[in-house]
Amino acid sequence: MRTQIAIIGSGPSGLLLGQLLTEAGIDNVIIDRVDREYILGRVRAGVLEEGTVALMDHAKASRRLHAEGLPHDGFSLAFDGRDHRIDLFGLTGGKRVTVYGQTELTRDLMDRREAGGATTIYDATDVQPHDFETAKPYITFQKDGTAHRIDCDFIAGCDGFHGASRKAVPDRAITGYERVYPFGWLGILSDVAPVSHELIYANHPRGFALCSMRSETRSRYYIQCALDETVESWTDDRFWDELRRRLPAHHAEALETAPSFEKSIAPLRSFVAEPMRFGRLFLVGDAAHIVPPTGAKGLNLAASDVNYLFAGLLEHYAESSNAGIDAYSQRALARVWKAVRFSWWMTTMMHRFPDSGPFDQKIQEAELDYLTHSQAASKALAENYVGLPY
Ligand code: RFL
Ligand code: PHB
Repeated sequence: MRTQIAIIGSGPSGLLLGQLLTEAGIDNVIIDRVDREYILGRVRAGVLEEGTVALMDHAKASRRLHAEGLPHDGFSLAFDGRDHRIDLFGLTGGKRVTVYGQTELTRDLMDRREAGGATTIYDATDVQPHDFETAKPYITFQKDGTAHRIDCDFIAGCDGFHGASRKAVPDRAITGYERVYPFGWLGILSDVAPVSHELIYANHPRGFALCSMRSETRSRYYIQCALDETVESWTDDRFWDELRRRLPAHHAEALETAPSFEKSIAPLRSFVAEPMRFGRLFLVGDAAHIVPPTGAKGLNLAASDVNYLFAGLLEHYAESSNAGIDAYSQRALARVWKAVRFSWWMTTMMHRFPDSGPFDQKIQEAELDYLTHSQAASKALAENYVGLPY
């Protein structure tokens, strides 16, 4: 088989890139090691920046997102028993975010891809990129016991943090920067009305909590937990009790509860691989970088990488210029590091660290006080939260 762009990974990065390429008339094939239903069963991000929504428009996959996504003009920072609203819209001169689950965005892109007839190969094993330092890269994989090969012009490694693309790069050619945090997030989904119309990020002596949502009738809640905890040890009752304890009293009293239908623990990590291009192989999204979810940046960063790579590939095919693909790594990384910094800062400000002492505690309190009382500081938070420009 031959294609112009071989895309490894059918998560948001691979699907969005594939759809933009298809719309531009550039042939592409997506290969994933799991199947469609497995991918749609993974519950992850929920907050989209305007840039991400614009890319979904460009991919012609945004009809449901505009109909069902919830526009949010602000969120709450809760600490000291009180809410402090961050007016995103006012502080950024009219920008907002959209709450729409990653699962739904992925489904929309998959549906659009299937309707357009582009090829996706699911359940492929041993997916491997080859010869990407030459002009003739290709990928190999196994499917139903048979070996396959796809020749291509370029390979997009959209296969997440544990994928094969980054691992195929020789150690001497890549540098990794990493911070692992000493806690995780325990998250649940439950069909109850959200406790508040806007997201609540709560800093509490018992640990961080986040109240988010997927719709007017479906809530997504998280609490900070220790890394050695298991989902089995958290009954629904225990989760609701703990969440209530970490929220200001008026929210705790208003919290509706029902059985959860998804419960999982995610570790928190910051990671960046440099560079993001190796000859004809490009790393995109989680394959190149991971951020802790506190700033809601993971999915949005994947989208901004796609934006730069798509522009570069379009330039290559339409204008016979390699300027865009040559600049990909540098352009993407400049934005990535700012989001890594923001996510690290939000995480540090909002969580209880097991090894922090009274001094760290006082600094955290001063930071929250400053942030919620200084227009300049609130503005910097809002500007980063809605997403820096591409
Ligand atoms: P994905 O979504 O991980 O998709 C990668 C795809 O590649 C496939 N794959 C392979 N295919 C072929 N061969 C291989 N060897 C392969 N290895 C992997 C996988 O099956 C998968 O389909 O990466 P992508 O597309 O770059 O998208 C990035 C986002 O998914 C990610 O940044 C966010 O979801 C991060 N993230 C969160 N971000 C937020 O903004 N808010 C959140 O609440 C939030 N929660 C999360 C998260 C990420 C998590 N992970 C990665 C464990 C919760 C979790 C649990
Ligand atoms: C979510 O809804 O899953 C969500 C929202 C905001 C975050 C992280 C996760 O910062």
